[in-house]
Amino acid sequence: MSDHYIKMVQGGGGMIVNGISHKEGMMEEEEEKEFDQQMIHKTILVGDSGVGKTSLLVQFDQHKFQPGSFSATVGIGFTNKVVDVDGTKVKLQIWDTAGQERFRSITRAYYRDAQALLLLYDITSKSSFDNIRAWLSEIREYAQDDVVIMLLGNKADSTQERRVRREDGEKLAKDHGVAFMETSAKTGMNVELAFMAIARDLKNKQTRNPNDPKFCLEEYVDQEKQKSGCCG
Ligand SMILES: Nc1nc2c(ncn2[C@@H]2O[C@H](COP(=O)(O)OP(=O)(O)O)[C@@H](O)[C@H]2O)c(=O)[nH]1
Ligand SMILES: [Mg+2]
Repeated sequence: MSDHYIKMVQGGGGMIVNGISHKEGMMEEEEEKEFDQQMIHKTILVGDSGVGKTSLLVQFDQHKFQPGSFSATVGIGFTNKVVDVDGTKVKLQIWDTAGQERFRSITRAYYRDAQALLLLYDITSKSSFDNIRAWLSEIREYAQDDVVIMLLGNKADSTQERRVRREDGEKLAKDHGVAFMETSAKTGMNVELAFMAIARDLKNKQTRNPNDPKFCLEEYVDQEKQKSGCCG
């Protein structure tokens, strides 16, 4: 299955058009070696088509938002991103899909070695929210038991078109014991935080001494996140 995957260049937008990386660069071997391989964490983006997965990744990686769809993008690719958590460099290898978003069409291989997972819905699309339960059951079936999961209600900037209340997202996340926040790939709201919180959790999991307090992703996120501003 992994032959199918196309390695993306560091710092690239994670975009593959017709199987060709936009950057057409090669993995920079030297740079790769600098990192403790133990600290590379596979993080995957999951959710219905159109919820903003690629936009979220582009915003996190390049701090920009390109309106319009990334529909030309096909396949699965990853973007490497190194973040600093309290002085420790944590490397996230963030995988994005396109065209695989239909329920059950993502293969087991995509989930298998994922350590973290960002599950997105679109606050302007009730159906994308209703599908979250199905996504969660697929995740429970395919992903590792200890995968770090964060539910994201994206497009929080689109207040006029909102169809899903923030409370409903919060409740769903609580019912399933996962962290939650609303994000906007357009304005950048909470985008950095979503990935940083994941990185922090992964780092803590790995480096925590038995007597150290356990890191609680949900608590951390609740402290740090910004409210989307409006009544919801
Ligand atoms: N207003 C708004 N539009 C967004 C946001 N994120 C994505 N979009 C738009 O939603 C559409 C689908 O985004 P895309 O990233 O391709 O979704 P994907 O299929 O999940 O990868 C595009 O037209 C984006 O410009 C957001 O946070 N706010
Ligand atoms: Mg996409």
